[in-house]
Amino acid sequence: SSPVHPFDLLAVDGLLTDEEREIRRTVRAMADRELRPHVADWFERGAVPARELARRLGSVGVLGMHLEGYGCAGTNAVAYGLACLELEAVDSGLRSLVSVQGSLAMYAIWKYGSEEQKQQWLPGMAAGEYIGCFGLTEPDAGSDPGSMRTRAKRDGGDWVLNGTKMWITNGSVADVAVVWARTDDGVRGFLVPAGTPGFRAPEIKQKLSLRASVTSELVLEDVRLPADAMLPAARGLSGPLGCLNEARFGIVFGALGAARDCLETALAYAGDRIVFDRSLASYQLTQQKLADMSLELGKGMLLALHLGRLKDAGSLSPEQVSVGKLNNVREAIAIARECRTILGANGITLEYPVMRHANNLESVLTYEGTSEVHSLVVGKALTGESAFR
Ligand code: TGC
Ligand code: FAD
Repeated sequence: SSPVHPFDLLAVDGLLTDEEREIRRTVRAMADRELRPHVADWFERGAVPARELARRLGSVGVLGMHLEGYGCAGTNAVAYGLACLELEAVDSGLRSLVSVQGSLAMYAIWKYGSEEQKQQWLPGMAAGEYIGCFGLTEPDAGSDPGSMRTRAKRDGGDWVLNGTKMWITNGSVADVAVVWARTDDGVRGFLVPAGTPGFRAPEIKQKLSLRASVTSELVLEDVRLPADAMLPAARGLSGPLGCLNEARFGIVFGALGAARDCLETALAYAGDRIVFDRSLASYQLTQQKLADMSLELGKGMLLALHLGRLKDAGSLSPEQVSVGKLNNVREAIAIARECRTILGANGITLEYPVMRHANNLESVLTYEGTSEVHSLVVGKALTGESAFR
């Protein structure tokens, strides 16, 4: 038998601890048993049972799993990354649910919230009883969140919020929205409970990507909030951008899950499919595609694990996260598209996961900082020149 594993050519598994492998095994088993059988149907219908999913994901401990206290599992960053990878091997939409809940909404409260805010929201969010969303992007402010128009004004002791957020994952199903708004004191974060008068979250339909995920608009019309709705410790754009570092890190691992699932499918298909009297896998052109893809998957895993170890050592920089997100999402989408060619016409159906992953990765390439934004972050680190504006 071959001494190498096709999805772990470089034996990265051997660099993981027993605990990391055990967490990965648990998440993979649950995802394969309970999520994978349904995901093509959710994608086709453009509807997910988000509340049931959140409770189930909470029960296996993946919501806010890298945070300490308040009912969170307190694992290391690598274990969190591996959980993201296993969920995204099923569908990027499921990993999105977990990223937004744990790394954006919960992290914002955990990092910048008051003790009362943490006690009120975090245990229920870790359990999946409460769902959170994170509203930064606006219709006219995506890559440049500094140009946001959503405004929070003081009125006596209260805050009054007006504005619109766009493309917000989990928005329509969220119990609490973390909303970033401009104030006289710069950008600040606010906790907006669902049902607050003046607050609506209509769902965005007709998506061709991330269909197994809820995406919404957030509309705020004279939304009145008490003074203690503001996150006290977040000041300026570094508040929301600090949360993005966390979610982007999860994507560095996550995108490789989608790539692995595509490669696994294509390898099996190529072995079975007979073309011109021989298996598709026996042709040099196919083997070159498979070899190149497994090389990129292996290199991506080494990069992800390296960044995870830096994060656990407390020395990971935002620029290094940009390197990881830029590379691993770019390679994952290239792998998904190449695998689609191996499946021929079968590749365009939902019977196989490949085109679903490829379509999902179009969103992953865009959200959490587009590939262009991450190129410019790296460019600025190299040259000292900011080319954003
Ligand atoms: P700039 O002047 O460079 O910085 C403003 C302030 O922010 C600080 N900062 C950071 N802090 C922490 N982490 C980072 N990565 C940071 N980057 C910058 C910076 O030090 C400064 O702080 P201070 O205290 O001096 O004020 O900001 P800029 O306006 O030039 O913009 C920089 C840029 C373009 C890199 C940034 O705005 C950016 O990252 N844009 C992309 C926006 C983005 O990623 N949006 C994502 C929305 S959430 C989402 O997509 C969720 S999808 C999740 C899912 O479904 O899985
Ligand atoms: P734009 O910023 O308008 O960019 C358009 C194009 O211009 C891109 O190619 C971009 O890279 C390029 N560009 C921008 N600036 C430059 C420049 N300086 N130089 C060269 N090129 C440039 N946001 C949230 O806040 N919360 C969420 O939960 C969330 N979930 C999402 C879920 C999905 C499915 C999607 C698709 C998006 C989600 N987003 C969310 C929004 C996402 O973060 C934004 O779409 C992203 O930041 C890009 O913004 P934009 O779409 O407005 O594109």
